[in-house]
Amino acid sequence: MARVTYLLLIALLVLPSVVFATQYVVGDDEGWNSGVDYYAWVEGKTFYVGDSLAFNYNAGAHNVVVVDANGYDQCLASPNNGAYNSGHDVLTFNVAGDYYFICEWHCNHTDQKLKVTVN
Ligand SMILES: *[C@@H]1O[C@H](CO)[C@@H](O)[C@H](O)[C@H]1NC(C)=O
Ligand SMILES: [Cu+2]
Repeated sequence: MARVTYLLLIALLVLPSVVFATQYVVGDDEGWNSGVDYYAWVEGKTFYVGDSLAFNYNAGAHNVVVVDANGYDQCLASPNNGAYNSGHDVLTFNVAGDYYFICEWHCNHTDQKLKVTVN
């Protein structure tokens, strides 16, 4: 028992980013959708390497395209670093930096776009 506790302690010390990684549901109950204010959603949240985002939406109605800053500003889906359309996409941050996501069909029309800074 003492040994198990000891090993658990070591794991907590060695792997803080894994142990304490947070999965955020984008838009909370509203999900990844038109008409949700993602500027407000990121407000007050601090993201770290190891954290992940879960995009929940009706497959076929929306998608998730990983773009760069220019793609985010201008709603350009191409070129991109990946596009997802399952309706439940979980993306994990492995590297610190700025990440940009758009819905290809609603970025221009309803601002369905998300920028996240990962520390
Ligand atoms: C959004 O609008 C810009 C500027 O009109 C256009 O270049 C771009 O292709 C549009 N994005 C999509 C995904 O249709
Ligand atoms: Cu959309």
